[in-house]
Amino acid sequence: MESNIYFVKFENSDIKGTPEPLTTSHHQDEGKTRKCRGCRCLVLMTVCLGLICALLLVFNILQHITIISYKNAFEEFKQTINSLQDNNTDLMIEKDQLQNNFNSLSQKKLELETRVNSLTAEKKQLQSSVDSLSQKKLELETRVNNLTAEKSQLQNSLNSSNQKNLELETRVNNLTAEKSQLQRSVDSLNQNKLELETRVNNLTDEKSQLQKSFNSLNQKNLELDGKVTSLSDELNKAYVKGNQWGWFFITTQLNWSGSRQYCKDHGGDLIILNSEVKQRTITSIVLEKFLGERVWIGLTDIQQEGSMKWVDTSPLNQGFWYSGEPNDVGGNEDCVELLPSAPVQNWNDLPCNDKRKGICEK
Ligand code: 2F8
Ligand code: CA
Repeated sequence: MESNIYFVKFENSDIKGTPEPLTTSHHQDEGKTRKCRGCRCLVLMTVCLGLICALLLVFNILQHITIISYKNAFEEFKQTINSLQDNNTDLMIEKDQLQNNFNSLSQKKLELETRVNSLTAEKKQLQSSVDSLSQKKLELETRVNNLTAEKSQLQNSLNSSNQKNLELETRVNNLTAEKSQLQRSVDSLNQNKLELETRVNNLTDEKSQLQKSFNSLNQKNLELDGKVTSLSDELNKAYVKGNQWGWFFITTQLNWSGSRQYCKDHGGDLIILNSEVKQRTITSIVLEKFLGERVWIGLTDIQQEGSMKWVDTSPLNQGFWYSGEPNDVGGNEDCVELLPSAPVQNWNDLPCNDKRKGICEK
């Protein structure tokens, strides 16, 4: 509680006045004065009392106000205390809770530390595992790369195999189609074969009949050939008798030397055409009697290439060559033939081993 001190101030002259010497009048005056003074004192005291009362009243009012304010403050303080107590209680509860939490957190911290330690150990183990796994991963990556390369090679092989497979399938299909076509051909060929066998049998029969006919015809041909030769000889004899140069024909085809030998065997030699009259006459006779067939004449350069000689060894003075002849084709044409399709220019050099009919003279 606040303590209040109040002072009343008196003038010096009023409180501490020195008593002066008293006379009658003076005494009267003094009595009056004293009365006045007493009145004054009384008034003064009354005023003072009033003032004091006023002050007390003011003091009481102020005190009351103060008390009320203190009361309010006290109430507030009390409320504050209550709320603080409540807060305190709450805080205590919170503190307990926090303590509990703290304890449990400490417990958890311990557990976590233990776990951290175990996890650290695990982490180390895992790190080593990770390292070994990284190593393995590198190895596996290398292996994967190798396998990828192998896979692409295999893929390529597979693709080419597939391509080949497709080609083979196509070929198999084609071959199957060909096979069925061939099978049909074989069937038809078997059919044909049967027909042909039948035909061969028939033809064999026909052939044996024809062979018989041929043999008898051949026999007849030989007989006729003999007759033709004898007739030809007779004819030649007749020609020889009747013609200017004694020429006669060789009706079979022989080489140049064989023809010459034939002429010699019949008392003559291959013909010598050493004049234009003889050339024209013999050409027209050959055209008429041999229907334009080629015949050997008695001219050759077999002794010396390029030096044509007649069979009586006389040299060639006037030749009746086809245009471009003699050309000695292949360096092997040394004997001379006559082609009666042209009247005069109708000689050609020819290989002596070719076979031709011939014309001789005696
Ligand atoms: O057979 C040989 C014969 O061939 C041709 O006549 C058909 C030659 N003619 C030409 O080259 C123009 C002959 O000179 C040859 O003797
Ligand atoms: Ca020729």
